[in-house]
Amino acid sequence: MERTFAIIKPNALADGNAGKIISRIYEEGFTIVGLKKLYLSKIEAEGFYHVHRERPFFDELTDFMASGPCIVMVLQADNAITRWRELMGATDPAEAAEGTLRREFGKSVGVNATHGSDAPETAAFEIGYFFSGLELL
Ligand code: RTP
Ligand code: MG
Repeated sequence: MERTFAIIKPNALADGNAGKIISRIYEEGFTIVGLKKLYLSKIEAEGFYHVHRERPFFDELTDFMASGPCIVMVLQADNAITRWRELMGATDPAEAAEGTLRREFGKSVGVNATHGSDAPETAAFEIGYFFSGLELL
């Protein structure tokens, strides 16, 4: 079993879609081993996305992530990292396949409803950024 880190981003909560996304997560066979609702500060969002600090969209991305509450989760399944990225779909909702979360709930490449770790090392960093071992059941 593998673990990955996921975020339901502020637009999906504001639109009332968090419950639908969590239902899909269960339907697709993931176990949610950690979950909490947070309202990130700008500084916390910048720390989470530090790998993107030189990218042109960094300021816009971290403003958005600090614009309202989000839900952070640790998901467990066989091949959880790849399977969660497949369920989310392409970064840009316009390019995401039918039936994916970003296609259904994303608005634009920046406001794209969900986040998922892209590799085991990033999953380890991202899980540790938000959860202590005691919170993972
Ligand atoms: P994520 O990390 O959120 O799961 O998304 P990803 O791997 O598919 O995309 P990544 O390249 O890691 O980009 C991180 C987030 O930055 C925003 N972004 N905005 N305005 C833009 O051109 C742009 N490009 C990326 C997206 O919200 C993306 O999820
Ligand atoms: Mg990424």
